[in-house]
Amino acid sequence: FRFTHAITRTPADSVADGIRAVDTGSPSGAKFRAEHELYVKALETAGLTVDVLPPLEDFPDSCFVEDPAFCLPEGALQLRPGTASRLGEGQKIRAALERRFDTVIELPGSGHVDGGDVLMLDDIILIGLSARTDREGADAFARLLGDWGYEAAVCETPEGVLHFKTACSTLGDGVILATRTMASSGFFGSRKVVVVPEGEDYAANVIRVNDVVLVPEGYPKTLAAIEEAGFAAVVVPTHEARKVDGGLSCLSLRF
Ligand code: CIR
Repeated sequence: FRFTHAITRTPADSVADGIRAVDTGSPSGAKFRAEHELYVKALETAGLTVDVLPPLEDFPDSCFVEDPAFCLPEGALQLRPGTASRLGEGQKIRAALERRFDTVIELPGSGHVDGGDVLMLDDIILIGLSARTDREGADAFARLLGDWGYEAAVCETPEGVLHFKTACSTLGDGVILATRTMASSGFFGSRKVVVVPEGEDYAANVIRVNDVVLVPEGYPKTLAAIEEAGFAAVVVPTHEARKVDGGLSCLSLRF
């Protein structure tokens, strides 16, 4: 969670057509861009240099840059998102990866992985199988991580959860934040888990960036639990992102 850089992409007006499991109204491009600016500022305040990529009207969900790529100190991976309307986003983010990384590799094979299904812990990287990430993609990804010297494990994302990380995050310092369902999944072994309080499952998706944890606005019980666990929190609005099932982690690649 020690980072110097991030990549984000400004939301397009077409985000109103973004994918969502339940329709609670479409996000407004303008309001989303205002929230996105605050998000970029929060990353900068946490110490990051942020590359803000231009909006892509042809890809309604393309502001969720976490899904088409994955970044490690060894290099960046161009992924193949597992839903038709997002498949092309891997190619679209490649140039931005090449600007910052000497090594950029496309996920081998023909399987699919969404970056939102990849949780990086201190000692292992967990890859969640989901409606977006299939066995072939997850295995290829795990092999590549192995080549780079990382331990990786493939797990089943609980049913009804879009991405593995929709329901959990690393708070850093060996501590995980997770929904009750995810916390009882057994994936985290004996690691310390802060459980998201009742009714606030959306707030399980936070990001630790250097000295602070970015937490979505409007989830006071989770905010209190994170602070009680000893972390410094910064609250960021994600109301428009939430309408299309997006959270704080989805909106950036951090490295
Ligand atoms: C999608 O369904 O792909 C977008 N509407 C939301 C993506 C959220 N990304 C993430 O959780 N990593």
